[in-house]
Amino acid sequence: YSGERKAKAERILGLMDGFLKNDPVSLQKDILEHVEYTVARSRFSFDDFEAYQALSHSVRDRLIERWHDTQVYFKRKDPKRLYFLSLEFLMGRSLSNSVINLGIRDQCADALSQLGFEFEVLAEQEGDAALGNGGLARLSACQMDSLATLDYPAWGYGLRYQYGLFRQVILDGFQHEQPDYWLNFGNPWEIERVHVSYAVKFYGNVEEEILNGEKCKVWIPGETVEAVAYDNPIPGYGTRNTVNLRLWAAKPSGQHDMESYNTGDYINAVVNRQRAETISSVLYPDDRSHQGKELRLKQQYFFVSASLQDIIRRFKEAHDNFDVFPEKVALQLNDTHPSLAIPEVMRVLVDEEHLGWNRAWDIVCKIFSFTTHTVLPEGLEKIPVDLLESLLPRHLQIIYDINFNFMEELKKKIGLDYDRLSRMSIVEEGAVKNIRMANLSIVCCHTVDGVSRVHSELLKSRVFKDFYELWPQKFQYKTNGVTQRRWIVVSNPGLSALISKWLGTEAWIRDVDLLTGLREYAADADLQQEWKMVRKVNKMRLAEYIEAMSGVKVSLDAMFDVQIKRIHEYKRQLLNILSIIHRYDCIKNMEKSDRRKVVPRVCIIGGKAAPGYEIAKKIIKLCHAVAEKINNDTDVGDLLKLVFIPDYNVSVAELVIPGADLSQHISTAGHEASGTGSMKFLMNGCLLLATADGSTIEIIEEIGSDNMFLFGAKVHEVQALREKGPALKTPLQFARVVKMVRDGYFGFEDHFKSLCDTVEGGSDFYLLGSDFASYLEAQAAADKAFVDQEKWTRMSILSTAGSGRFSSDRTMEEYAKKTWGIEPCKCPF
Ligand code: OAK
Repeated sequence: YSGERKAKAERILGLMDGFLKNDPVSLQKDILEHVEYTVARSRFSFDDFEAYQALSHSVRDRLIERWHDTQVYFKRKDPKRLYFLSLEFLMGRSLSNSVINLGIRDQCADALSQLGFEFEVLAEQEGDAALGNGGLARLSACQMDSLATLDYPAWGYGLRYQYGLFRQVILDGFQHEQPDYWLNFGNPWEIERVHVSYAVKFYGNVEEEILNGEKCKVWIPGETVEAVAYDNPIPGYGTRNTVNLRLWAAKPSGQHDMESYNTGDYINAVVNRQRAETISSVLYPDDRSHQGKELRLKQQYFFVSASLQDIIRRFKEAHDNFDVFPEKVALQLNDTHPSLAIPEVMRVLVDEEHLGWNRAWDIVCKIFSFTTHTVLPEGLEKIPVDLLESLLPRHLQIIYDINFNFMEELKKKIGLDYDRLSRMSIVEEGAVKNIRMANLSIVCCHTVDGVSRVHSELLKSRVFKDFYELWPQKFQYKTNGVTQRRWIVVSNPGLSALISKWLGTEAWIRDVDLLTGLREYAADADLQQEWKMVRKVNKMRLAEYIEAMSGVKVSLDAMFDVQIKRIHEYKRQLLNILSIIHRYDCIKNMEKSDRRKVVPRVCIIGGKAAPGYEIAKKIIKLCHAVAEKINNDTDVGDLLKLVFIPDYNVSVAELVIPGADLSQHISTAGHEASGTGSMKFLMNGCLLLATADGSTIEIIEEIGSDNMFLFGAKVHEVQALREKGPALKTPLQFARVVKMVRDGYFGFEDHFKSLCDTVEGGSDFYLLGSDFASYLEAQAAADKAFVDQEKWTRMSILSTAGSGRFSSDRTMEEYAKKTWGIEPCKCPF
């Protein structure tokens, strides 16, 4: 600033004593002030939760300062910005992550201890922000952390669900779902922006008008809902940059149902107003397949429309010519869920900005990129035309027009190959006519990214083969990554300190490739000793948690073997449980003297099943039934335990991953698009037992197949195996363990019948039977390696050392350079 503005700014800074200070005394003052004035408790008497609230508000104040500086700087520099559109963000807790990224973790701990509180205890008071289901949603959160850290001018946009992912409660071994009202005790990490709100329209009809002698379409909507912004500052690590995650909440519009008020139907008018809020009330808990639900479609359009109004408003503040839009805006579609953004941008540019179809289309083709996160056909979204026609009539017309032009262009290229034309059409004909959102996205985006190399190969050779042949240059991949800030520094402080000590620097927290420096010490006895100590402390913490959750006492000498992820048939938790039954059966049938050779195991399984996914729910019940039998068998004792960790979420993962010796990633090859859990375990020095699927294939390249336990059919073998049907070879042990379940050895035989049917009688789609023998071999190899603790520890160190490639920092840099065309924009002070 200069002149008058500068003087004013200086006066303000003087009045406020500059920026907030981060020494422990200043922090204590801030915390006490927030206890008294924000939390409204006496500063002379407050409990852990109130202390957590006051601390969070003190941290939030610091985030806001940086957020302002960053936004002002972005505005001044006006770089090309990335807008990341995602219907789901699985953020977890914010306190620890924020203080680490702000570099004030130790100061906060000091400040609190002088007030008689412990930082760790307060951090545990925070609930998870679970605005997402699984892989895709947690990936979005990791990517936001990396975008901020790497100083990219990025914004995230999503929905502020009032109820996040359901809480899983286990009663008698069965999953029950309870609502997650995560906002009950307030949320200090968001800033409500009552003045940032947009009207979002639905329903109605389309009319034609003549404007300046030209025909144009006008959408006359039937319902209006207000979208109100809630900003969530996302701080980068080692930088002042703090980017924004803007989530929209639905509120009744001022205009809403004025008619009813005027006609005196006051009660109905109020009820209708409340109906508006349902749009952002609840996250759909199925992580794939929700075809044909009106509310889901409303959610998608609601957040897309509000975000685009916001983005276009920001653009228009600085520019008056839409031709520069592609130089200033990159729009990333996180899967197809936000793909209504495509017809929405067309609608705004054609109907409201009157750019004409061709100019608008040219812009659309330059600004959108799309990442797909699945290979499963049920993951490909379809919207029934009837539904779209009633909810968004103008958008349907635009999609038809896009498709018409595309089909005409395609005919010129491939001729009248009607099969191929109909496969590639955005509109699926049939008893129910659908819009294929993936086809729409591929046609309109300049880049289509997969999330691992093998995923991209499958997209090109199978799922989107026709499109790949047409536009090979559109197809890319960026292997997923996770942030080492949350998955090592926050969740495993012991390991983090040890890594820094041996590398002689903390620079790996920003530059994760430095972890390779650990390789040279992998066999060093001192490092090995310290490494084992850190891991033991983490195992103790996990053992305490297991006992508190399930009442099962576990031995720290046992191998902690973990499989935590959403429950899906393709992820094969059933394979794991069947092998645990086999292990139990072997121990029971062993000579007592041979039992001394058995490597003790604690098998830990956790994950949620979609509420309507019956087979997945039966897998959870089977896990409990088997656990009941094994854990109460005194004959087996500490040789084998099985525990199901209820209500698996981000903070549970932060506790479990650092304490795991072995983790399982055992999807049928060709079904896990990438998998990011494996990367978190790898960073924490946990060994992997895995199939060659998704990102595991690339992990093997980094750490070598002799540092993990691989098994199972390869991607290219799966189809041929499936075709064998009932002739498929399965080992006798497999038939034996399935029979035990069928015959009611673990009770509930009627209940488990349909579960057994999914893997027997020629219908073993996910190939549990044919992979069983090699799975048992891999398990045996893991046992053998565990006995040699020196070898195991070396493998563990080499796993962490080889994990650098799986940082989301690398992924974001690749996207920035190859897909979005954005540059860092670092706030200078
Ligand atoms: C969710 C909804 C629809 C489609 C896919 C998903 C999803 O979560 N996919 C998962 O995304 C992760 C992040 O890319 C991948 O690591 C997982 O393999 C994939 O299943």
